[in-house]
Parts: sequence; structure tokens; C-alpha cells
Amino acid sequence: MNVSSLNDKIPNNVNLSSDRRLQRALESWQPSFLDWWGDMGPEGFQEDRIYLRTAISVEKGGWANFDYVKMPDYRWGIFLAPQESGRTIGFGDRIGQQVWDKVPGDFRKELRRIIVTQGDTEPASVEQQRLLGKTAPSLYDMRNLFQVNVEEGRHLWAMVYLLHSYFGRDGREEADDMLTRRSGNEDTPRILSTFNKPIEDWLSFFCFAMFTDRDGKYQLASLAESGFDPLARTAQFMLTEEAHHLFVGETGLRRIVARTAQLMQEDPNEDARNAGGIPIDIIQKYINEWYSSSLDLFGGEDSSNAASYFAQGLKGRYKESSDRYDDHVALEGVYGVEKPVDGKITTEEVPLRRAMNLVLRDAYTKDCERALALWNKTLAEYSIDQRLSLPSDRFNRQQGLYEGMPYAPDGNLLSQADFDARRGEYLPTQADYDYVQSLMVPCCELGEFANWIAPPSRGINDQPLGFLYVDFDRQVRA
Ligand code: BYC
Ligand code: FE
Ligand code: FE
Repeated sequence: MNVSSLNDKIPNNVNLSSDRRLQRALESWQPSFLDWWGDMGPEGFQEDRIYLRTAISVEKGGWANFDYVKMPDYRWGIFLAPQESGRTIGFGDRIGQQVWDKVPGDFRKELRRIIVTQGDTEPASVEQQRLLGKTAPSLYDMRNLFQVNVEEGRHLWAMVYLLHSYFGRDGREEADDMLTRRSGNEDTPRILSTFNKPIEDWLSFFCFAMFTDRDGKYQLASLAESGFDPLARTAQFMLTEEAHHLFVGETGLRRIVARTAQLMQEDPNEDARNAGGIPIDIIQKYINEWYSSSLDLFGGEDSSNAASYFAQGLKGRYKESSDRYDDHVALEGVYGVEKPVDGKITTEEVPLRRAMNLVLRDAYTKDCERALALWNKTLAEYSIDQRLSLPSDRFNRQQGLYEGMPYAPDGNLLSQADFDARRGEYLPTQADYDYVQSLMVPCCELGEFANWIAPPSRGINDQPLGFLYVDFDRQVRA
């Protein structure tokens, strides 16, 4: 494997210097990316030195380099997991055939669409999070935010590499369009719903990293099974970075829950609010909001698109190539799908291939439940009786079978009027957002954490909690 150096203009393990045409194309896209980063990247911290990891290879154990970097100088590189010789398509109609090294002509449109949709989410998340640095609860958290942001930038590079390398002219046009759409913009929005929602406080950020980045994990895992080998290898390596994003979300929420429980225990009325914490009912409403929105990212429960992607060998199930499944063709089986019929739920057997979005989503939900159980364990440890839960998959949906229907978080169908009257019990109200916002005061002292969140159990890369994770260019402390 050719090893790249941090000094390369575009660090890579794809032997970029041997393909002058591709190298020139990417080098001409790079200034537009940097302009976009300047406009839409983290606001107010571009001159500061951040303790960041940078991907420099795909070697296990040694893939990342930690050092202080100014974000605009971050080396966004292109890394694919090592090629597996003799790899064959692992599922669908062409199971057992050799994987594709080039775009299969028959599925070009579908493949481009998947890559564009995946790529579009990456810069979108950076746009959504661009103001959060200003209210970071600690230097540790600020550093993690920026780490996630630069890596989402690299994930955009990963998809742009595929577009430039394998799709010719229209691929280059799609790559340019990635930098012109804007999260939440009425005229040029990002493609998928959740990526147009505002993220204005850190509770939202942690929910996003917990629930929305986790959709990313499952989508990438399904693409890592792809018969289009360059996509599979790219997605495989992205998952390495993704693990940290999920860690940030899951432990961020756990730390909030722990702090809330501690403040409740100390208060005679068990009221976290009295001591400047985030009450459990607000945390629950944020979970309801971000979990339900993230379910939408899996698409419809019964989907002909999903059936085609599976049949074509483009998108598999979670860990398709493992022994989780005994049938990788999936032409025979069915999957139970709960459909709303005349206000009642009836379980219908849907041909397995059409249910692939739901199969993937069910794996995701199990993973979310695991995290919820840990947070509830924390509550129990502080002798708090309240528990957190995931809402029903029918609640607050904007895609799929339950789109726009007034289901309560417990899965019961309400009248629209009842739902509207109770909406504020289910989802954050403006007053909830205002309260959470009122807690968002920056905390930039070494080793200190804002009052509403517990410190993590350890620092980054074996550094202490009091480490200088962000070295400010100017005096920002009070
Ligand atoms: N919003 O057959 P259906 C990440 C559209 S996150 C808007 O039910 P399908 C990250 C759909 O396009 C991972 N539109 O669903 C996380 C279709 O449109 P047409 C991102 C939606 O196509 C955090 C119609 O509705 N990666 O990486 O099977 C930070 C019917 O669709 C939505 C991917 O998504 C929605 N939520 O599945 C940073 C992987 N849902 O055909 C990064 C690539 C559906 O009527 N994408 N629609 O025009 C895919 O595989 C699929 O496009 C989806 C949708 C799974 C998203
Ligand atoms: Fe990503
Ligand atoms: Fe991510």
C-alpha cells in the first residue's frame, strides 16, 4: 500500500499522484471546499489551534495523528480500506459474482444517487453545528465538536473522490452542488429532512451525534457491503471515524443524565432546574424529537427503492457478510411490517427485499435501546425513579407508513386535536428551548465543565481532563 504523508496537499492511499487528471480535478475542487469551510465551518475559531486527530493511513492502531491544528489547515485526505482480493458480491441477484471496480453501467443512476445523498449529509451537519463552539461546556467538548466537524468534512471528500473518480462530468457537477446547497435554506436545502433542522444548543448536538450520526453508522455499514468496491472500501474506513462521533453523542447524553440525577438528588424537591440542570422531561422530549427524525432517514418501511438497491447488490443489510443472516438473496422471505389500516395497526408480511429499510432500522433501534438502558442505569445509581425511553416508531414521523399521523410516543393513535393539545408534553416547546439556551454559557477554563453536564471519565488520547484541548489565538476567558 502506498503511504501518504501529512505534507501532501491531499493525503491519500489511492495513489493520487499517479492519476494526474483526477489529482487536478480534486485540486481544483479544493479551493471551493476551503471557501465553503470558511463561510460555513465553525464560526469564530478558525484561527485557534485545536488538538485534533488526522487520518494519515488505514493501518489499525496507527491510522490517526494527534496534534494541534488550525482547522483551515486540517489535511482532509482520501482513504479507502485495503482491497480484499477476489471479493465477490455478497447479496442480491448477482451474489457470488466479482465485485465492480468501475461503476456498473446498468446501475449508474442509482449509485450516483446513493453517493450524492450520503455526501450531502456531511457538509450539512457542519452547517447545522457551526455556532455551537461559542457555547461549549468545556474545552474537551469544544475539541470534540471540532473533531466531528473536520471529519464530516473529510467524509464529504470521500464522496467527492468517488464522484470525481468514477462518474466523469456529471460527477464533478454533483461535487460542485455539494457546496452550494445549504442546511435549512428554503431555495437550496440539503437533501434529507433531518439535515435541515437547526442545532442551536448542546443537548441537540449530543442527540444529533447519538441518533443521527448513528443512522450514518448503519447507512455506511450497509454501503460497506456494496458490490461497488470503491464505495464499500470508502464506507468501511469512514466507520472508523464515525465511532468517535457516536461516542461523543452517547457519552454526552450520559453525562447530562448523570449531572441531572446528581442535582435532583441534592434538591429537596428533586428539581434539577433549581440548581441549573436540565430536567429529565426536557431530555426525554429532545430524545423524542431526534430519534423520530432520525428514523425518517431510513426511508419508508416498505420501499421499492430499497428492494432495488438490495437486488442490484448496491446496499446490503447491517453486517450482511456475517453469519447474522442465512439467506443473502432474500427473494423468499417476508418481514412483519405494522401498517396503519383504518386507524388500526395490522401486521402485514412484506416481501423481505421491500422491507430492507426497516430491517436496517430495526438493528439501529436495538443499538439505541442499549444506550438508553445505560442512561437508565445511571438514573438508578442516583436513586432516581424516572426513566428515559425511545418513543414508538409511529410517533412524529415525516416519512413512511405513519407520515403525518398523530400517534403518541406510546404508539397509540390520537385525534389530531388531542395530539396538538398534548404536543408540548411530547416535543420540546419554545420555553424548553429557551430554558436550555439559557444554560448555554461557555466554559473555557482548563479542566472545568459547565454546571449542567458531568465531566467525562477520561480525556482524549490519554490526555488528562485539564489538558489544553483548544489553544486560543486570543484571550477568550472572562
Ligand atoms: N428526507 O423508498 P423510500 C450520515 C425520499 S447519515 C427526505 O421510502 P429510500 C451523517 C426518497 O429519497 C446517512 N427525503 O426510501 C449523519 C425517495 O425519493 P423519490 C446518510 C426522503 O429511497 C450525521 C422517497 O422519499 N446516508 O451519514 O429507500 C452527520 C421514497 O423513499 C427521506 C444515506 O442516507 C428523508 N428522510 O431510502 C453526518 C445513504 N427518506 O425517489 C453524516 C444513502 C426518504 O420519491 N441514501 N426520502 O424522489 C439512501 O440509501 C436512501 O436514499 C435513503 C432513503 C435511505 C435515505
Ligand atoms: Fe460522516
Ligand atoms: Fe459522523
